[in-house]
Amino acid sequence: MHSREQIRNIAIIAHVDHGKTTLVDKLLQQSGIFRDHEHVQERAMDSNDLERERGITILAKNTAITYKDYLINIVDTPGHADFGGEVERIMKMVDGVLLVVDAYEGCMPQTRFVLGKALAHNLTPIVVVNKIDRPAARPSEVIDEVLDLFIELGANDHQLDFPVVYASALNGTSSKDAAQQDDNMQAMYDTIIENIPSPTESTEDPLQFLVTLMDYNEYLGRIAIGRVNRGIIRQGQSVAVMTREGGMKQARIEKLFGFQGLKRIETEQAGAGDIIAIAGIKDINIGETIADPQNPEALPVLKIDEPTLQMTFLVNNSPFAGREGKWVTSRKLRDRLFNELETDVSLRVEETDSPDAFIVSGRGELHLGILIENMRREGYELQVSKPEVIVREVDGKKMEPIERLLIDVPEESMGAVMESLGMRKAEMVNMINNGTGQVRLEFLIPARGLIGYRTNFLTLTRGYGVMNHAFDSYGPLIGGQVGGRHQGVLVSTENGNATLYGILGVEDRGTLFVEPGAEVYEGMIVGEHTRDNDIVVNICKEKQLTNVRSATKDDTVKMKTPRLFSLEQALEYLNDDEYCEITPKNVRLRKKILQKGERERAEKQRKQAQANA
Ligand SMILES: Nc1nc2c(ncn2[C@@H]2O[C@H](COP(=O)(O)OP(=O)(O)OP(=O)(O)O)[C@@H](O)[C@H]2O)c(=O)[nH]1
Ligand SMILES: [Mg+2]
Repeated sequence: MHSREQIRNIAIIAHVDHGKTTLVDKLLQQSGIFRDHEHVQERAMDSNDLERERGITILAKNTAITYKDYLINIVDTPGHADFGGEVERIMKMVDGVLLVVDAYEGCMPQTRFVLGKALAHNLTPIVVVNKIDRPAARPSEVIDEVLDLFIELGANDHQLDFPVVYASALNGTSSKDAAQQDDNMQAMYDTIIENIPSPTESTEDPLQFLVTLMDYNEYLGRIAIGRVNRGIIRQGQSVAVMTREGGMKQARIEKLFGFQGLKRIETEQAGAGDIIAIAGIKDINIGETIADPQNPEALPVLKIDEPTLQMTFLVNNSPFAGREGKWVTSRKLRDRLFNELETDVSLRVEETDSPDAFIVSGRGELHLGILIENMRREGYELQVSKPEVIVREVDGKKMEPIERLLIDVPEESMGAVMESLGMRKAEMVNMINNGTGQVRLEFLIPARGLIGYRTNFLTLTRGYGVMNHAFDSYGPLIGGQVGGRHQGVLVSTENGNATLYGILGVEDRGTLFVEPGAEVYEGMIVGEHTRDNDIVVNICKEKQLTNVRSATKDDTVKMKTPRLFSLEQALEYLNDDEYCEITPKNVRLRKKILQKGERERAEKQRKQAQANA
């Protein structure tokens, strides 16, 4: 065991893509943890498939390095706003944070969110101005922005006195001086050792350990990760597990691990301040306390921000149900969803009146999208409804989530963007125009208003706009419709295969979402109408071959490139009367009611009911 004075526990926090995982790579490499010539892939901590594919961190992960005589436990965290709950929990595990800020982009919405959490937990911050190698880097301005943010978030004097390290995680360089880089990470290691306090809890007190992260392994089963809060924990020891519901169970610590680089190393015992993994406790869950059975005291329950977005998950009942997936029944769907709750504490699942439908709530479209993506890879088929923002009641008043939105746009599209956001009830809180032709605008906007906005935004800025947002607060519910899709859709009348001829026949009505040959069904959405109403189309039409000449002429006809949706884009696109059908092979959009006549009747009834109300 290291002496407590030789331990440093830090988390790396930042806005998405500011370079956290790359920084961890270099901290690992230069600490000499890998054998010579050992092949370690880039962004090694992003170890799961989806993380590697998308190039983002989804789950927080632990590692540890030794530097000189010190043990530095490092937690890499996700930067995307939807995984803010993950970051929040980690704050309980560490004594300090590296706040990484991109030397060009500066403070972004999620920089504010994660710094706010770190300050609220009274952690010691170190500011890392990363990507100093970027030609447009503007480190001194970025430091000013960071300082303003600290002040705005109510940092105390000690926190305001934050040390700064300038770095290029990509190149593995760092320095205390913005003007020049040393060709190693020494400035970073030294700043951590000098500034982050070592753990102060006592190893003499009765054991307490808070389960903060969860992992799973085929051989070991559930693995609980967290920090020993008090006392000493030993392999083979009997402990009490204090459940989230307030109950108590007996358990035994079968195996204990510390972290070292990308590995877990079995250890006999660990003491207050150590970050460790525990295997062998069967039903252990995040938020539970492992304690001394003679003095069983639970740690305060982890407070997690409430979910802000919900959608209904249903059994697939499209005409193509059961064709492409392995798991299609409501029982399977139910088990899978409730299973997810064990590792994802930001998620909620509720049953409904129907055994075929569940309400699933999470922190945003990406959060729910990742769950769906994982499910389809495991072989599930399902349908989901349009994501809805969760309105909460506080002191009898209806409140809705408000997002902080930061956009960078070319000056010439500023007017159009501001107008479109005005319609979505956004309120501008800041504007920076430093004469480069790009303007930075900051808004507070109801989360509702952002649903379906991205496509619109990219069109308005001709692809040159960048938008970033993160949860800010709850605000009074704004009346009326905010946001949503303004365009109608093209709905297939046929079951069959789309043909080039059929597609060409409807191309002037809008933008198609399918390619020739795609299987479609009646009621499936195959394109977007140029107007605001839905129309039905037949894209399966076969050309009557009346003469050979015109048949060959067809070969030269080119169709426009169809718009193909990613899963999250599809979710964002949905309207109230539509579902997204997801299978391991396809993502399809459909009307809830497939037949045109029935759809029209239902619409008439809805309008009548509205008029009577
Ligand atoms: N030029 C430059 N690029 C960098 C630097 N550090 C990271 N990058 C690049 O920035 C991108 C994002 O890096 P990541 O390390 O995945 O960022 P992250 O903060 O872990 O991202 P999330 O976990 O998704 O929030 C990658 O393409 C990196 O190669 C740097 O110092 N300079
Ligand atoms: Mg990362």
